[in-house]
Amino acid sequence: MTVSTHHRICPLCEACCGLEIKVEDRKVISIRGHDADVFSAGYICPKAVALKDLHEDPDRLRSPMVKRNGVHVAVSWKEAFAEIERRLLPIMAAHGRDAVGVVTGNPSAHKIGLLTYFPKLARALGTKNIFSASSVDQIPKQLASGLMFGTWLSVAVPDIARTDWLLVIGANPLASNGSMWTVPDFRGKAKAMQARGGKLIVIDPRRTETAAVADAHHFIRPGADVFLLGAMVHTLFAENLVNLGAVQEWVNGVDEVRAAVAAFAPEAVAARCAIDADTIRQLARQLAGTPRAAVYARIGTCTQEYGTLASWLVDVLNTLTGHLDAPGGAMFAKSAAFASNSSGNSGRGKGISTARRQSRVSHAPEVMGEFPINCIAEEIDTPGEGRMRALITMATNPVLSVPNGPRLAKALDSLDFMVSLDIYLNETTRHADVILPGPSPLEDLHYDVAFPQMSWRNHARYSPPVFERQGEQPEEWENLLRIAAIAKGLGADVDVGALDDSEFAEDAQRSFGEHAQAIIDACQGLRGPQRALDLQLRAGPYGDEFGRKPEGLNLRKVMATNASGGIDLGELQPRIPEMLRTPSGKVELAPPLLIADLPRALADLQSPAPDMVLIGRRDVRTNNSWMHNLPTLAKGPFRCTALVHPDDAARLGLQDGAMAQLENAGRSLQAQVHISTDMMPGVVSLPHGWGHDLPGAQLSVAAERPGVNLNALLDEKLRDPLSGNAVLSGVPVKVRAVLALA
Ligand SMILES: Nc1nc2c(c(=O)[nH]1)N[C@H]1C(S)=C(S)[C@@H](COP(=O)(O)OP(=O)(O)OC[C@H]3O[C@@H](n4cnc5c(=O)[nH]c(N)nc54)[C@H](O)[C@@H]3O)O[C@H]1N2
Ligand SMILES: Nc1nc2c(c(=O)[nH]1)N[C@H]1C(S)=C(S)[C@@H](COP(=O)(O)OP(=O)(O)OC[C@H]3O[C@@H](n4cnc5c(=O)[nH]c(N)nc54)[C@H](O)[C@@H]3O)O[C@H]1N2
Ligand code: SF4
Ligand SMILES: [Mo]
Repeated sequence: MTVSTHHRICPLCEACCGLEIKVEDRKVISIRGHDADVFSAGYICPKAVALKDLHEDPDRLRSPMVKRNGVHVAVSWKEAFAEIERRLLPIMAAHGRDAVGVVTGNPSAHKIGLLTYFPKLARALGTKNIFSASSVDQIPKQLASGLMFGTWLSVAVPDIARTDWLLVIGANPLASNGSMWTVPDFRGKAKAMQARGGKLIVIDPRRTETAAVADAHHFIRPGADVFLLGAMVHTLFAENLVNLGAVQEWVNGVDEVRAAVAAFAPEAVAARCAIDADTIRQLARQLAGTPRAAVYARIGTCTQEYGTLASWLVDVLNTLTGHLDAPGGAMFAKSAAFASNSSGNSGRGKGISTARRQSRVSHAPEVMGEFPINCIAEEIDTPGEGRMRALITMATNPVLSVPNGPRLAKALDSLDFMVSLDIYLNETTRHADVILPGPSPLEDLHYDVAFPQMSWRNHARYSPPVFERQGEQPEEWENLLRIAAIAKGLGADVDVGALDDSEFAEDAQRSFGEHAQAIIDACQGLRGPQRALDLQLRAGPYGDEFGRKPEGLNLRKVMATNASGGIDLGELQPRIPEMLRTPSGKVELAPPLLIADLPRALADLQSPAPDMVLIGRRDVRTNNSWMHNLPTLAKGPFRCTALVHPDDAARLGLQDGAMAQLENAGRSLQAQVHISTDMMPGVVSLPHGWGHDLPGAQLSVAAERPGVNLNALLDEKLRDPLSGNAVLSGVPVKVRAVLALA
């Protein structure tokens, strides 16, 4: 048998590493980093190797499942879609379009088919009940960036290749491999920065793996980042350190920010943050005084009560110190495709809007077209006009990943109908009436839609599938389009290829008018997301403009570089004012929505620290809730442990290795204690995505060491009111020892 070599971008996390996969006789024989990859240069983490396990996992679904008499049975694709048509349409007819909700999860961000066809499904359903994992994650950052720069994905990222001072807040890229910042081998890049004399500083309630390699680490009381950041901004004004540099003439609102942070003196916030005033001042001075410096913050600063404020203040700091859009500072990538900050008119746009609708029960404002994922349960279990009676889930496991999973599980059971697009029968999909599996990731093509917009360097890389799909397995975009067709009354047997052609022609007509036919002709022979990608690449900032710029990019050219590691599009370049899409054509440093929210934070300034608060944790061998079934990752020490500081352990009578009971608002769970000096006193850390002991799931490896569901303890009503993001961090808990029975 001959061995073939394939090159494939890893679809598992935001680092988007290039892999080299060797295959013999339809079997994966090795997975390693692709050394020639222009973006990741051979770097990988242990999860990439587990793609083999994922591909071969006997628990991974290979055929659609329909629930009959409470039991999931394998059916044909035709039967599965017929069942959807039979059950979905009457619900829409009887109860209206909002009766069907739709929710999408993390893996969709990594799948071009899911990402580009989900909007078509949502539009066909015509429902306002759209949810996603964004609201247990990064929506505060997107809201802040959208208000400041004009589009939802205009996220400034550290120019790590050239920076000399990097402040990392509430992120642990050594475990997570980076987020809202696509930066494979963060460790190597941070080391290189340190080797040229640069400094890495970490702010985190745990001395993380990243903190351990940093030049300095400061504990912070969970949820207090808004105060730290506000006080740093305050210091810049108080000490005359404000200097906007090259973007000066493109920034509105500096005086409004100065006034807004007047009450955030370092002394006023020090106790609330548990960081002394001098340290706060020093951080502000170092940021201002280092010519190439940047502040980066991630999920620890988003999943808290003031998530949008904290996310905003990060970029206020970068801007006021002249580091926004400057080499070595916080810069904007220029993506080859799909970036709204390089389409339409240059330098000015509509900006973003929010609160165009409100959710039925809590009146949560719509943000980025969706309602908070925390609202799904109440939209199902609260009676009344407009109640959600059916739900379509796509690549999401909210029973484990969303606060108060037990309430959600109960609500899902009460639905009239539920469809899941997922590759496992798991804690969430066990509730579904129909499950439509996606292909194995190795049977799928890959191009990243979102992550090149937040990358450490510009690039364009495409991977074809390693293996052909088996049997009648459709591509996932076809499944989405078929459900969309059902919702539109076109019937389950619709020709999705023809439907895709006609929708593409309509879109081209709308976007390109008289040039539409030429564009349709130019993309001939392609279908689905590939065709959308070719169009985007050709019309994009490096594109061939459908032949007008023959040296420019198109899909064929990007594909041709698969084995040689993709196309490098160079280091980040200054992009202000060209990338701005705000109505003013300026960076809005003081969006009124955010300024108006600061008093809410100030009102909380004096609140005393609870006895113990809870935070989350990631481990390099996990990926949210869904990779605990893969033997290569599941082996090794048990990871779902509650970390506590020795002083807390002594005070609370907790023993290393013994069980502790964690309680919050009448909910409780028991977790194994691990005593660690890496913890800030008063803080307990437990990872999310565990709790694989629920009946009806088919996850044989994960069930052996199920762990406990952190989210069963959290309150689904706690949200950042601006973004709707869930509060996952800094939640008060009671911790006590569980006495072992003799
Ligand atoms: N307490 C607490 N909760 C958290 C977090 C936290 O830090 N603390 N983190 C939050 C964050 S950042 C996120 S992003 C969310 C994640 O929340 P979710 O997106 O809901 O959860 P995942 O665990 O990523 O589940 C992904 C699902 O997609 C399925 N899947 C995998 N690949 C494919 C595919 O190719 N096609 C299809 N159709 N399905 C696929 C998996 O089987 C699984 O069911 O969790 C959040 N929850
Ligand atoms: N190995 C692995 N990689 C992953 C994932 C995974 O599950 N496993 N998930 C992926 C996903 S979906 C995402 S969104 C990213 C997230 O990427 P990161 O944001 O880097 O995620 P974490 O490792 O959870 O780091 C968050 C840090 O915030 C700290 N923290 C908690 N509360 C606070 C607070 O109030 N203030 C401050 N300053 N810090 C706080 C925590 O102690 C933790 O160290 O990771 C992605 N990559
Ligand atoms: S860091 Fe690991 S999981 Fe993330 S893309 Fe790279 S190899 Fe894949
Ligand atoms: Mo996430």
